[in-house]
Amino acid sequence: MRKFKDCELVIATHNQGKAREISALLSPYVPKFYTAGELDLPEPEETGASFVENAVLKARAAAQASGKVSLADDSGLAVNALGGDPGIYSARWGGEDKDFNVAMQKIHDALGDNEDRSAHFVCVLALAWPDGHAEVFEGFVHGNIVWPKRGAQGFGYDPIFQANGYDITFGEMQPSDKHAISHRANAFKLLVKNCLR
Ligand code: ITT
Repeated sequence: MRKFKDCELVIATHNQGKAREISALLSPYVPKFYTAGELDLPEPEETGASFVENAVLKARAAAQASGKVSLADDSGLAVNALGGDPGIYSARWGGEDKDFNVAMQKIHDALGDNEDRSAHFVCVLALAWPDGHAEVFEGFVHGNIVWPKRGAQGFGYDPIFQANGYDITFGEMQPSDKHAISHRANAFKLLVKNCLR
């Protein structure tokens, strides 16, 4: 597995919620990082058929455009009673305006009175070098969909997701508590172990 030995890195996301979380996770390990937004990098179309394909596609696009090692995150919420939807389409369920109140309402409506509320978040992190080499790590967190929405922390679907063993949603959790158990933190632990140490 290739190690990251540079002093700076690009966080290849245009999602501010993700950029905030990845920056917090990354700061003990990497002295300097930029986000794709700060560098005005183009947002590639997510044409992949899986989280892994999309994460690698985004990381490679940023590494090529910036000439720097780049870390991309492809993530989403998979609801069991909806056959794993919205899955890789989690961002797209928010529509053109990326309105997650709309996306959360869609999940609530689609679930109806289904008793199975189980769901999990998935996060695939891809670290890509300008020569195209990529390393990929995957993390999960399992829980349930709750309604009504609760909490204003986090981003995306956090107000309707309650991790197993907790009675508050990700939307009600302090960022440091979410970082202890989230899908992103679990993928990040593997990244640190294999590439950053
Ligand atoms: P980039 O591709 O620029 O990184 P994006 O928002 O388009 O941004 P994705 O295609 O990976 O990213 O979509 C993931 C969506 O899944 C994201 O927009 C959120 O709505 C949701 N999501 C991912 N992680 C989440 C988390 O920790 N909490 C809540 N929602 C999350």
